[in-house]
Amino acid sequence: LPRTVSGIQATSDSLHLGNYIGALQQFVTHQESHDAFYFIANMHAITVEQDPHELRERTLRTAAQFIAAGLDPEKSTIFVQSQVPAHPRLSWVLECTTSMGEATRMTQFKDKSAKQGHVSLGLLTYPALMAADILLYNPQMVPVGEDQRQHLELTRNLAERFNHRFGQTFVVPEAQILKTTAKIYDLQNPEAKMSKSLPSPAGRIDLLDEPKALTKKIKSAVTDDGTEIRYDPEEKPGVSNLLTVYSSLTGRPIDDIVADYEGKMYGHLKVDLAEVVVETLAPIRERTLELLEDRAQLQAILDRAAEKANGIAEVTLREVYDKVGFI
Ligand code: AQP
Repeated sequence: LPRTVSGIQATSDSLHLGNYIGALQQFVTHQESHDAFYFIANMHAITVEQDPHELRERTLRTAAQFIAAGLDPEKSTIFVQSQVPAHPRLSWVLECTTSMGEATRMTQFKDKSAKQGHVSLGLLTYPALMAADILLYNPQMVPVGEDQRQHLELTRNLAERFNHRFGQTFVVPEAQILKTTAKIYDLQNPEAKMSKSLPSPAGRIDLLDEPKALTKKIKSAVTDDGTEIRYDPEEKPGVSNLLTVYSSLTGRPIDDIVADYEGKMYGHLKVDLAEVVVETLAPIRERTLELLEDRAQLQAILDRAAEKANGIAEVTLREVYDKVGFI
């Protein structure tokens, strides 16, 4: 089977609908056709300050949400980044392969460092760790949202650079970024990406929101001038975002949905979408809470997966160490 790798940071109690549609839904699809490795990025999480108790809790909660959203631990290797020490070890080699210019050009670094009082060195070297996360497993394909495109491009460059200098070592992976669903927007501000770190949760749909809160957030989503329901991200970013969400949760083409709502009002679309969102997320919420009741079992799944991930990652790391001349 071809291989795939991707991860999500453990930076919040709940993942949001952008993570679900942009990443998790794809993870679930690809576990059927790929040797799939999905990890909880707790090492990336500490590039900004985290409370240790919270980080531990969020790591398990993220793992529970992976499984509740449809990842099957028998099919996918679901592991925690810090349990596979080859990640930071390869990262060091890749940091030494990356130029300062490349690192400081990353838009995520520019955005996040502008928002932080204390800018850690880790925030700058984040993409080298991400490249290590990926390249250790030699995947053909990496499913991510649009915001990770630039980091993926750097990963490919680093793989090619290393191969060129030391001989064929890494597979150069393709990013899998779906056209319409790669960027889900904030419901209150459809120009901004739905994000964990936004201060107000009103525009963010959390997977663990209660049904009542979900309905309220969808119904109060900002729509656009006019009344016509059509897909036009430039002129109608609010409505288009709702249509994208509707389409990706139901699997129905956007055009079909638009045809259904011809002559209807935004309110109709919102009522129906709220139902679709509740139907999708309520079972995920319940399953997550169930899984969190047996933490020993959850930890056992993660430990077993880490063992498998370590087996593969260590082989790649040994080859890299050997090639760069470490004795
Ligand atoms: N709004 C989004 N639409 C589509 N995909 C998204 N992703 C994130 N937001 C959206 C994708 O989810 C995966 C995991 O993201 P992450 O946890 O590694 O980090 P992130 O991109 O930093 O997530 P957030 O919510 O945006 O966190 P903050 O606010 O801290 O920056 C990735 O594949 C990402 O593309």
